[in-house]
Amino acid sequence: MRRPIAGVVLGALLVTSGVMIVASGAEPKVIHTRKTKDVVVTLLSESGQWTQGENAFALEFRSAATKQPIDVGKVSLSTSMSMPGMAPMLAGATLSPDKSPGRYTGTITFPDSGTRQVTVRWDGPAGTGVAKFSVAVR
Ligand SMILES: [Cu+2]
Repeated sequence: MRRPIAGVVLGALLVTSGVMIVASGAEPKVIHTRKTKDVVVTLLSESGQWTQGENAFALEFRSAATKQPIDVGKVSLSTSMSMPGMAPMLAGATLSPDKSPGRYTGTITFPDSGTRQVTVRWDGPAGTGVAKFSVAVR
């Protein structure tokens, strides 16, 4: 049972960041938001973080100008972790469009914890784009 106060605080944070969550069972939490020139990309999951092992997650795309969801076409996400004395560890995900417009879901597996450099690419009617940011895998 979620404490109401936590829900209110989370709701306020999400409204502040311009993210609208459509409740479907457990509400996803924001892992990271990155604004590019035209598009705001938000990475979400049920727990609000990535952990070692398999992770289900969602990406939401909104117009930076209007805050409305946008269909960005084909979406991919790749991650890299540089480790001393070895080749970078790579992991990626192919995303599928969700029922809500501008929302995509996928899974990704991390063999270990550590900070990942994340690259999100999209290619569709609204043009191509890329967003890069880092996420700590717990
Ligand atoms: Cu590693």
